[in-house]
Amino acid sequence: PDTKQQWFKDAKYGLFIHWGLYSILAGEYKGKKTDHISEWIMNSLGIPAEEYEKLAKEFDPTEFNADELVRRAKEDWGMKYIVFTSKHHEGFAMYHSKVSPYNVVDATPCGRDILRELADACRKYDMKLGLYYSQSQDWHDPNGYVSHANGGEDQLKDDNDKKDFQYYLDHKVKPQLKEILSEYGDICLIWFDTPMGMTIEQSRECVETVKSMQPDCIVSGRVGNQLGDYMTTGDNFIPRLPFEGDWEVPATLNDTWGYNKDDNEWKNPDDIIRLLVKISSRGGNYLLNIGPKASGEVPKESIEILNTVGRYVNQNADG
Ligand code: JFZ
Repeated sequence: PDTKQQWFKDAKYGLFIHWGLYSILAGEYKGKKTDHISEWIMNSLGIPAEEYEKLAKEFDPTEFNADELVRRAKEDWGMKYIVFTSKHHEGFAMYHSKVSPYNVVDATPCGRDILRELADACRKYDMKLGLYYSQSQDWHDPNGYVSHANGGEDQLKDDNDKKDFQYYLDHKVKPQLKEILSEYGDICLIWFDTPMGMTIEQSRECVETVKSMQPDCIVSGRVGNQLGDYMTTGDNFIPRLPFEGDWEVPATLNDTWGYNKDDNEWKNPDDIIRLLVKISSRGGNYLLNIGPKASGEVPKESIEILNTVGRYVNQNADG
């Protein structure tokens, strides 16, 4: 039997972290607020890449403490794995990439390799680390695909058709995947996302790049074309039984993945505990999200909710 993802079958509960340049805007750009998930603000408000990339000069997360965060996830919250946004649709790498200078070390005043800090902390606390990587959409690369939060799909399809997506795949995606899978120790999974426009061959190239670097690393269903090792559902969507294969429910604690200063729609810890029980009893994993502020501070509401859920998890832990 294939046991490479036994850890995933057993995990039940994990932490998703959405953090990037969008965290600086926190849902608002030049007085305009986005009504969409905040990590999409570049796209939703139509911010040109040359404007948006200037945000990097403001990124200086003096309050970010990877050790404290991973310790909380492990000890206080009872989580078994962490998935961190190494590159979201905005195209900005949250690690030191030699493939593109648009990264957290070379383009910011802080010069900190955030992924390095997280990977070191995960090793210290024996926490599994997975990485979100947006393989299809990249709003900064001229050949990355762009979906649209606000419709206008026909125009966009024309724009996407003019792109050399394969060039972007060969010169950014695959080399960056090799970096994140060679420089930061064991990576338990790659969380690919929104596989719009990808051919089966291109999805296969992504899978093969991952497996060539770390054969035990699993890939999310959103690599596209049914080539994933497990299925990721929509936010809070729980599949009916019987369901073949392994699955995971990613979910927000409010209504956004990236930090939005105006979103106060926090979920009730009791509801989250009920969902955790429901999901794990049906064999799935619950991947709960936090969106740190640009400073690196985790919203205190998120910490309070996760502390409450964590007390329940730790009381009922089986080992
Ligand atoms: C995607 C991203 O676009 C979003 O920014 C965030 O990272 C989220 C975790 O993943 O959004 C999706 C993609 C697919 C579904 C829902 C949200 N889905 O299949 O229901």
